[in-house]
Amino acid sequence: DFRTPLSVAPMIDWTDRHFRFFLRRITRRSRLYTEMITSAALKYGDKARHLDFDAAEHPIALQLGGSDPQELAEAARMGADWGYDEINLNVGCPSDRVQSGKFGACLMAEPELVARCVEAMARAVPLPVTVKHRLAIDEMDEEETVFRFVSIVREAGCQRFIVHARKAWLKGLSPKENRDVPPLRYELVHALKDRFPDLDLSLNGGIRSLDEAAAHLPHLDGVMIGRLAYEDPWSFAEADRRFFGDAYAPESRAAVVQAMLPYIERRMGEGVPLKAITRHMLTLFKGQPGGRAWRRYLSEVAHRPGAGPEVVDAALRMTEPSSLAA
Ligand code: FMN
Repeated sequence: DFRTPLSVAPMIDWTDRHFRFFLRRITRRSRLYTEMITSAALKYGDKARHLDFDAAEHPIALQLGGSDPQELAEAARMGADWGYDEINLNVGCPSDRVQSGKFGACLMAEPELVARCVEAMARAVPLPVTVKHRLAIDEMDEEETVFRFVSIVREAGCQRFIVHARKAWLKGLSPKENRDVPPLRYELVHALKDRFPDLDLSLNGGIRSLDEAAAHLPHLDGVMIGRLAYEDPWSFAEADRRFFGDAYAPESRAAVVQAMLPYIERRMGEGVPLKAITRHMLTLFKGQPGGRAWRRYLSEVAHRPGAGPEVVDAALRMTEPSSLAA
């Protein structure tokens, strides 16, 4: 059963492999999504650079962008060969770059094409193929559009829908504004579940705590959280206990940092710059004593030539009670 009550959203530049490994020190069970990778990038680009991940990142879903069924099917197959647990299609991203290649949220207007993509992908891999989408775009009616979209795409073999519960304005709003400005309409996602009770349905958008996420679970199969996971990763510390009935919980923020050190050493040995990893750890002590000092020191010092894991250790000491008292 691949249903999951809690997942962490795909976020370009944020949910790269280093962030995912880091978040795995905090929650072992929440399903993680990659950044969106276009099917063309996988076809013509450096496959290993796009697809490699650490075994500790499971369960992990590969998010693809595109609208060419054959190319997407090939990309999905690569994802399956690489060991991903789920293949997800992006029908929610409104950025310009993405519009030019005809994928992302503009596909909300073409459910038949999305259905063909899903069908080709589902035929190509033995994994669940899922879709992350919006309610509608531009002037389209939200309720009518999302019901029609889901009813067409589910026929093609989509096993899970993750609904970012707002429309996107492709004209006039920036990608960032499109994550905040169009009003959230959670009631429409709940109504979708009432209409299609057999569907595996997750809600996304604007969830700012695990409490808020849990409040949706009596009605829905899951909740996907984006920005909160990045801006305050420790907010997931209780996730495994609360959502998965799992005994795991990280011991402390400091223990999470300690657990990153061998990983940092290993990756630096492969040529990964320290900063590529530590940039994802800056918010770990958000709201904590010493949290600002941690953030400032780590962001200033990590890019200096020769900086290594000892920098992380030094930053960690700034959060300790003895150093705060001094
Ligand atoms: N959504 C996607 O489907 N694919 C992406 O690659 C993607 N990149 C994002 C990058 C950033 C920096 C952010 C903040 C969001 C991105 N999103 C992307 C949207 C998120 O997955 C999510 O739908 C959105 O942030 C709303 O959820 P939240 O309110 O919990 O953050």
